[in-house]
Amino acid sequence: MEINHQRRQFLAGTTLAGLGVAAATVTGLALAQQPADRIIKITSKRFEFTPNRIDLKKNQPVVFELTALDVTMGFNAPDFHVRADMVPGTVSRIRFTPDKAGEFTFLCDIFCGSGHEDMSGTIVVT
Ligand SMILES: [Cu+2]
Repeated sequence: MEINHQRRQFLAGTTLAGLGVAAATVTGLALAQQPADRIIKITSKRFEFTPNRIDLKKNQPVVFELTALDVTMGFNAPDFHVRADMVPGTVSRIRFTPDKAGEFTFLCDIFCGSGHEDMSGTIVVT
């Protein structure tokens, strides 16, 4: 404690400047910790998703905005327990935070025609 006390006196001349920097830093951190969620728009039409590759950052929340351009589809990313219907004329929103890195498949889980079984995409989390 004695050392701290002496150090404070020694640094008294720079205290105000130091506080200014500290305040600016705290404000910057507060803003950085509450970024707006990144929004990713995903559309589907027989028999593909656009985009069919989605790059995400681990532990960074995102919002998927999903809509179908022709017929109702289902968006399903089973590794993250994320799914929603994709309905023409409607936007479905899913917010989630990828909690693991790797490559994961998402797919259509509502039968939509002859190419349905091949309808999938990849989520890449780094
Ligand atoms: Cu389908």
